[in-house]
Amino acid sequence: MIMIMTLQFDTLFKNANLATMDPAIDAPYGAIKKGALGVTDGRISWIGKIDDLPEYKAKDVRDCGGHWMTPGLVDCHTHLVFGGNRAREFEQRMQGVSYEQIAKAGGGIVSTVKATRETDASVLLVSASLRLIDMTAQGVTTVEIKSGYGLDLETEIKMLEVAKTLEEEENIRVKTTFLGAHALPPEYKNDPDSYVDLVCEVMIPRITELNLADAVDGFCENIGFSTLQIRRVFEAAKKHNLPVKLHAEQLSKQGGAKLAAEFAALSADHLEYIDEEGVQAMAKTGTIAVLLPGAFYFLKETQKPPIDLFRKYGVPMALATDCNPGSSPITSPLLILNMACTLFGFTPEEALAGMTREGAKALGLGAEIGTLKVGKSADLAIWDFEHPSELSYWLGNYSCSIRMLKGKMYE
Ligand code: DI6
Ligand code: FE
Repeated sequence: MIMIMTLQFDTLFKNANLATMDPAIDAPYGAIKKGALGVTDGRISWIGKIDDLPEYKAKDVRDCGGHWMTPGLVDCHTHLVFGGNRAREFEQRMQGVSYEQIAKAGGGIVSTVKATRETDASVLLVSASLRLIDMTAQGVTTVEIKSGYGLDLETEIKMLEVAKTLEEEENIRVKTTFLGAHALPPEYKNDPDSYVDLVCEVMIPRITELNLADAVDGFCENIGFSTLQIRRVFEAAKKHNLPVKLHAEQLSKQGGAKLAAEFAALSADHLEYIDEEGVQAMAKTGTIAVLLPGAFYFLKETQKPPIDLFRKYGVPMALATDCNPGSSPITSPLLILNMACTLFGFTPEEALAGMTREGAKALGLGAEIGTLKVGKSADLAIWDFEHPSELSYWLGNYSCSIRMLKGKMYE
């Protein structure tokens, strides 16, 4: 006797074109045309051609009218929580003062540190929520949020708690990253190594104890921290079983990417000044290259990250907004896709992969999200366009029509 199983769905999307971004599907964008996708208990439970759909029962059936579905977007590098803004500094830069000069004169990151220390958690929450609303409207279902504008234990904790609260209140998946080694706070101005001691011996242990961070990051740069100092931070992270990431080779070549690879970092980010050896080191350990065209554009950088080398050595390239008040005040993931194409030479397909599949890997979530695949979390977005290249084409001003996070629908 042949048993015919009836599939049970909480939601069934039918008549959708699916940009699965699954590399196992041999078609551009991993596309399944005239497809259907079933969701059960928050997970993708069926995916395929609508004609192949077996017998099913569904609580909610949505006809997508031939529109496109993508994985929910993953913004894997943001500094979303901060006080104040740096428009006056932008004005100075447009008059010819450089980002580094501003930092060395006590402005830059440190001026946002001052504002963030002085701003109440409730006010930080409201301003970050507004930025997040822009992102979710454009299909973001997962966002990484870094600390690093506190640079004292109390304010770093305040920032990370605000990030965690956003997850509870904003229908978004949040990954938090502790970025204590972002800049030197004014009170340690002449004693950087003592500040690194504080990060390693006080902040990382306490933040681990409070379970406030999923990873540890640093800024490896002349105006940030040396590879020797970052090595100490990474060792402390390792001791507390936290994965690492690094702002590396953004403004100059420091060897940060190689160091990140040595610690099997989830990602090395920015990378305009990385050399071939650095790319090879990343390839060996599977460290993801997170490229940030918003900062490249806003700082009027001219040195592009070597995307041909990343392709050559098979280093996956993720994209993110780097939303922050100093070098990338942008809340549009879609504009980032366009910039990756026009400024860095990504194809629209690589760009979408960068903000989905590869972004997920940069957060250690490659098995859970980032592609449309049976078993993964039902995190997705539906767009009323005719081809997925439109995501990189419209200059950022496009909203998705439906967003789903963990099987829950937001329209
Ligand atoms: N690089 C960046 O792009 C952000 N942090 C970093 O290390 C910018 C930080 C800022 O200017 O506020
Ligand atoms: Fe950043």
